Amino acid sequence: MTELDGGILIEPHEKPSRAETILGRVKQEQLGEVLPPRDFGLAPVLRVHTRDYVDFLKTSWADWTAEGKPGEAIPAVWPGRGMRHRVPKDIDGRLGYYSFAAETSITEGTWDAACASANVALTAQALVANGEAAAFALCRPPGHHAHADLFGGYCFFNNAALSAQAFRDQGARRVAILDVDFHHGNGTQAIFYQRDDVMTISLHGDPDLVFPHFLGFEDETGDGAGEGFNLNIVYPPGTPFSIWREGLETACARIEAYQPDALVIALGVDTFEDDPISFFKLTSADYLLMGERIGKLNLPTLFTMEGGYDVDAIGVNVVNVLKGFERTR
Ligand code: OKS
Ligand code: MG
Ligand code: ZN
Repeated sequence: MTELDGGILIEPHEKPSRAETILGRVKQEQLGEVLPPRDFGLAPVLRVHTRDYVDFLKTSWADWTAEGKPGEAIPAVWPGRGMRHRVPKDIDGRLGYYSFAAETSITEGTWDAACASANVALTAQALVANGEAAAFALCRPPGHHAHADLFGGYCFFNNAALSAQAFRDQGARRVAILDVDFHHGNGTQAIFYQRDDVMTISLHGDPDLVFPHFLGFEDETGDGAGEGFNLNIVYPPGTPFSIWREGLETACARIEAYQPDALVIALGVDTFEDDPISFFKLTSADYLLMGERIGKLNLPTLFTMEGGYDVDAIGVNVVNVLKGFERTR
């Protein structure tokens, strides 16, 4: 796997050791039972992603290699302003049509990994829907940047979104998604932007300065029936937990007023002070307080794993959120 970064191809920040380190810490701290994913097939994925996008992802690697391309599949052309938004036949054209960024490559294992990650989320979602107070879905690849028909930002299927939709389809009247990852959850926002049955809230680095650059500003509040059901809280470089937690408080007040039947936390720990690609200043101890505040919402809660790239600290930080949450039970 490779990531286009700074004009060169690097080992991706989103790499297997992230999940291995988190799993190791979960076991070390005896946080709870560790279960393998079940297979839910594509039906729950197709509740949020379009058929044509799913079909594209499924065949993209074969289509790419059939053209004799030497490396991984990296989009390099997009429909810019004034151009046609139609799906071309050629794989280079389709890669651009179905993406919004070029750092995320497609390779031989991408389809299976994206499906497995969705199954991890749906397995945890089913546990919560069936009465568990909370579950943590150790998803990778992450999901919150993926739109209904776009990949990018290391994301292919939007695990938080398809889990929220699964809660709805199983009878939850309202679901809230709170995205505490350093980056804006642009895919999650876009998927539910015109709906009032899934509230979306994201705290993140100012998109004027960081990825995803083109969505996530505070004046994006929802559209049509969804007006008032999307909230973005943006922060500048250097933001410490003492400031960040004020936004969390605002978010929690909104969620309490909304009275959802279930809560999905898009859990990224790239807000950490030593994260290599981000600019907030949260410490490992802060994650205990974050989890505790989320736990005080007292809602059936599903955590889906998103970003966080300081692999040395990722296990401690993620497990601290979950431990803080557990303190409230
Ligand atoms: C491009 C930077 C790409 C950042 C992707 C963000 C991934 C992430 N050089 N999302 O939450 O952590
Ligand atoms: Mg966020
Ligand atoms: Zn992130």
